[in-house]
Formats: sequence, structure tokens, C-alpha cells
Amino acid sequence: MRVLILGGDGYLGWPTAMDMAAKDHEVCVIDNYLRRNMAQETSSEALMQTKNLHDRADIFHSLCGKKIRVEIGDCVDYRVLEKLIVDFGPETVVHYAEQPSGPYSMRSFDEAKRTFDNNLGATFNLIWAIKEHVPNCHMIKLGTMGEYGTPNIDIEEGWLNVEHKGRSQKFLYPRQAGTLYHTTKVLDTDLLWFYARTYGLRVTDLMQGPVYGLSTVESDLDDRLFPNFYYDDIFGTAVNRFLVQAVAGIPLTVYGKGGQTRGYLNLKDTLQCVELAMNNPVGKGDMRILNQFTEQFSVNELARRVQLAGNGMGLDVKIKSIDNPRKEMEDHYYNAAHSGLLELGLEPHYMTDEVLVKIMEKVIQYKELIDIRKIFPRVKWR
Ligand code: USQ
Repeated sequence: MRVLILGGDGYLGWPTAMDMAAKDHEVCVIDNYLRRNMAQETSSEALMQTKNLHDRADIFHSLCGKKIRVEIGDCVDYRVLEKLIVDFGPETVVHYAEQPSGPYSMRSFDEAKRTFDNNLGATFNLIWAIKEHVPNCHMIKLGTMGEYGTPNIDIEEGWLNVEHKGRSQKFLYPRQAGTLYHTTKVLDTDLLWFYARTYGLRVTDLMQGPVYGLSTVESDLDDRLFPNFYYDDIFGTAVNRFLVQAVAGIPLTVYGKGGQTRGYLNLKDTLQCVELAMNNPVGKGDMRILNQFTEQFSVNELARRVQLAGNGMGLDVKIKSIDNPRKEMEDHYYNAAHSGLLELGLEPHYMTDEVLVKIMEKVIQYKELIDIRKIFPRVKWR
């Protein structure tokens, strides 16, 4: 298949590109290095310095003999995206090209505006480029479990049947996100549903939980193929942060009471989920929503798991609750459906001690690069 990946430089975009190319798909990635630039501007650089996309594509080619076409460009510029869509003619587009950090979007007006303009602009442009030039193309869009927030009822897979005064109708499940970033994904979902039902687009919207890990079949070939691995308070996600803190000897930074529960998944499972979505496309006018995570944990449970795994390898891992910089419920009901991807064939890689130890062993090799100034929260929800 011809697969276009928007946001191909990212933590998920690059491993997805390698995985698809390794499986003999014709892969093109586009990225404008927005996240690298934002990370630099906020002193939040990744642990291992990764090479630019052209260099990484060359290294991948020399190791595997497979090509990844690289385009450097901004998807918020419609003419750039349109030209690429016309030229490449994708059968599937995987859309990761969004500013992905909740804390970044809550930093100040400039960051909020940049998040809003980038995320909505890229999605809107992609919808139009597909609608105008490749209307049969299947769009796989990365949404987030955070769209749903933490409601006091079970979270369904995208939709809810509502009965009201003796009549019933299926609606998008109510969404109430906790950051502007997550809210842009809510708005994306609404846009996609409008264009799918009105113009016959084919869309899969993946509600993904926080991802952890470094290892994929391809990135294990050579450290130079690693994805950008962030551990700072702005771009780093909870599990990756805790693993780096464990190695650095810093007590794991549980925000507040630590009862915040989310659905997590291994990076390897992101690749599987996207592939499953791609291999099982939806019909014209359909929008399928899949909740993309494999296990639910509270932050306290996560910290304890990292502590156990770390202590088992001789580290002295401590846990410390610190003031929560975010506005979120710290103790709440959470039960989210996630059967859709399992039904499509997902075989989860669970968060075992072995998995956590393997990541920490890799982090230990880069221990001298850990900058502890990046670890404590610098952005508060005010
Ligand atoms: N947390 C801590 N200590 C930390 C870091 C985080 O207690 O040092 C807590 C947070 O307060 C939150 C939970 O851990 O309750 C998860 O935080 P996170 O930073 O791992 O995840 P989040 O900000 O929600 O965002 C991440 C990705 C985002 C993705 C989202 C999936 O950055 O791109 O959409 O995970 S989800 O959380 O399901 O919305």
C-alpha cells in the first residue's frame, strides 16, 4: 500500500514509518520538525539526540534495504500538503502531525495558539486534500483517550446510545478534556465526523492512551534509529519519565494523590494498532473510533511497578508525591471499553518487569545525558 505518514519525525511517526517500510509498503513521511523546535525552545530535548529524517532514512535503508521517502514541510500550509497528496496518491494516511503535549498547550497564550492553529489546521487541510484528490483514501487519525476526560460512568468506544423521552439515537460519546491540547483532539473528532458523514470520507479515529517504550523490531537494530525519547515535564509521558527518574536516582514524581487512572500501551502496540486499522479499512462515510490502550493503571500503581522493577535491578527507587501542576481529578472512577482492536487481532505487549527493565537498561547507557532540570514540573494550569 502507499502510506503517507504526517508527523513522521515524531515519537510514534518514525517507528511507524520503519515498521510499514519493513513490511514492504511504499512509505512517505512529512514533517516540519515542529516538535524538535518546540522542545529546543522549552529546554525539553529528548534523551538521545536523534538524527534528522533524511539521515535516519539513509541509515534505515543501509540496514534493511527499504526506502522511506522524506518530505520536509508544514501540513498547515495547504498547498504543501495538497501537492504531496496529488504526487504520492496515498491509499492510507496516518495523521500524527499534531502538537502532542498537554503541558505545552497550557504554558501561555503563544503555546496555546500554536497548538490550536497547528492541530486544527493540519487536520482541516488533510480532510480537504483527501476529499478533493484521493476520496477513497483511508485516514487513520491519532486521537487521545484524554478526549473523554474522567467521567463518572463507563467510557464506551467512541459512541453512546442515548435514550431520551422514549426515543433513542447514537451520538459521539460526550467529551470533556483536561487541557487545550486534548480539546483540539475533541474538535478534530467533530470535524472528522462532519466530513465523513457529509462527504463520504473513510476515517478511523484512534483514541490512544499514554505510550511508553523505545523498542521496536527496527529501532532495536541500531540506536541511531530510536524514536525521540522525551523525559521532561512537557513532552515526556508518565511511564518514560518514571523510568528515567528511577535511573537518575530522583524520587518518582507522582502528581498529587496519584489516583489518576489512564489506559497505557507499549510503543510496539501502537504500531500493531495502526497496522490493524490500515488492514481493516472502513467504508465510505464511516468513522470508526477505537480506544487504543491495553492496560489501565493509576499513577500510584505505575510508580510502584517502576519501583519494583528498578529495585530488582539494584537501583534504589523512591516515590514522592509532589504538588499537582495540573487541574485533574486525583481520585476517580475509570472504566474504559477497549475491545475493538482486540477483535481486529491486537496481541498486547503488557507492562511486565522485563519490559520495564529493558527500557531502564537502555536509559542507563545514556545516564550521563539526563538533565534533572527538565524533570520537575515547569508548567502549571493557572
Ligand atoms: N503524571 C504524574 N507524574 C508525572 C507525569 C504525569 O503523576 O511526572 C500524571 C499526570 O498528572 C496524568 C497522568 O500521569 O494524570 C498521565 O500523564 P501523561 O503526561 O503521561 O499523559 P498526558 O498529559 O495525558 O498526555 C500523554 C501524551 C498525549 C496523549 C495522552 C494520552 O503526551 O500526546 O494524547 O498521553 S491520554 O492521557 O490518554 O489522553
